[in-house]
Amino acid sequence: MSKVIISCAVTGAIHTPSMSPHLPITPEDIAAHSIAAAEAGAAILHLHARDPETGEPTPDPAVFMRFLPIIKQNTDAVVNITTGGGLGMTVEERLAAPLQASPEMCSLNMGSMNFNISPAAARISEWKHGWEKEYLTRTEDFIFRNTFKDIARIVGLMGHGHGTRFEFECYDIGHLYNLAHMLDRKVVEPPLFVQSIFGILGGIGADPRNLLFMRETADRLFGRDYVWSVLAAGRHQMAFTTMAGILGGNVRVGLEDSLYIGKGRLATSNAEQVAKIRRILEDLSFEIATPAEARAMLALKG
Ligand code: KMH
Ligand code: ZN
Repeated sequence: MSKVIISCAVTGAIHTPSMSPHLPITPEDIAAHSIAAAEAGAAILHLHARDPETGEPTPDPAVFMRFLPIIKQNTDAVVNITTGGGLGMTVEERLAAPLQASPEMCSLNMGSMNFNISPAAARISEWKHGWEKEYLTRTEDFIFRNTFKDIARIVGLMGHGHGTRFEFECYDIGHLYNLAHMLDRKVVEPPLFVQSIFGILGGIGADPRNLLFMRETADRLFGRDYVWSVLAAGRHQMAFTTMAGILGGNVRVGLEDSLYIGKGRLATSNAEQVAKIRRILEDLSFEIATPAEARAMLALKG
């Protein structure tokens, strides 16, 4: 039985500082959270940057360069830089930091999708003026753009250009087929690291039957050519990652995906979530992969 890779997505671009005082914002915070997450058992660190003043996501490579060397010096973990960036960023902006840092791994989002930001959506019961009016005024609508050409461009620049390998972000079954299409045309090479994502509005819902269907579909499309990982948004995080482990998969946790450690309890750090999923998996007799083992499983450049 192969070991389980734990990825930790440290801060992301969706949650806001007002949602949790524990969300890392400054380069120093992002470095400290990353190091602690690696010490707790994360083999891969999935990283975004934020403007230290406002907390907003930033694509500025100079900000990434304030924490990447600290993480490199203090951990052996695989650095995985987002190419999804933040909503509203252009593909050029999203590529700036990965192109400069030339990481072992970066994310690659496998399709365009609707994305909606609504701090108020979590409290729909408080809406007073009817669904439509509140929805139109309180939420912000985005298209998260990842066309076939965008995907091919990122593969060309980062994969072929830098030897970077990918965390293929699949928010729906169709995204697996997009990836299979690229594998078929030899645009990408195995072993594929397929990150199945559940519970993001605009993508597939967090229903365990969808998890099984994703797994079966990936098996059918990729056979032995892939390494499967799962993340789920919000309260589904720990249940879905546990199910993934049981099904022979790998897991991603972190404050990018959920701010909580339990019902109504904010996680105080990324490391707390890493330690929790590690404990659950080890209690179930799974072994956790080291960064070196993750590198070997994913054929990373090291
Ligand atoms: N926000 C996650 C659901 C990226 O950074 O490229 C997916 C993600 C995308 O991590
Ligand atoms: Zn991300």
